Amino acid sequence: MHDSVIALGSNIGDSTTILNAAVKTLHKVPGITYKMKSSWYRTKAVGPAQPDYINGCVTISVDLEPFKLLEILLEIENQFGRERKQRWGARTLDLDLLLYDDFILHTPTLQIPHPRMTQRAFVLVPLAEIAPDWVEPVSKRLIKELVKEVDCSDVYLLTDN
Ligand code: PH2
Ligand code: MG
Ligand code: MG
Repeated sequence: MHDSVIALGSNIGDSTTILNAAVKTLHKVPGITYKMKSSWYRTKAVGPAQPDYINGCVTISVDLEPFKLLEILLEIENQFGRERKQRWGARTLDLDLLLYDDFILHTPTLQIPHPRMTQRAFVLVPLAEIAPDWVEPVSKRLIKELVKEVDCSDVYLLTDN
C-alpha cells in the first residue's frame, strides 16, 4: 500500500455538494482506502478571473500505481461534468494527485509532487490540517513549515463544514 494525497477544488455549481460527493466516490473505488479529509475552504481564484473556489484535501492509502490513480481521478472529474476549455479555468471538479509516498516523478502527463503545491496556500492550508508532518520530497520540507511561507489571507475556513 502507498500513502497519497489528493487535492480537491470546485468553482462551478454547488461546489461543497460536488466535493462531498466526489469524496464519497473516491471512498468506493477498489484499491483506494480513504483516510482523512480536511475542512473545506473558500479561496480566491489563482489565475484568470473566475469565481472563488472551494478547496480541500484528502489523504488516502492506495493499492494502485500512480498512473492508474491519475486515470481514476480523471474519470471521476468527467463523471462530475468536468470540461477542459481553458488552462486554469473554472471547473465543476478538479482532483489533483499531489503526493504519492515520497515519490518524485516527472513525466509529460503526471508530475509528483504537484509542481506548484509548495506555492499554493489553497493547497497547503487544508493539507497542513491533515498531514502537517508529510515531507514534500522536492524541497524536503514539512508541510507545516511550507504553509508558513505562503500568503494565506485569501483562504477562509468554511463555517458549514
Ligand atoms: N485551481 C486552478 C487554478 N486556480 N485557484 C484556487 N483558489 N483554487 C484552485 O483549486 C485553483 C485555482 C487550476 O487547477
Ligand atoms: Mg488543480
Ligand atoms: Mg487538475
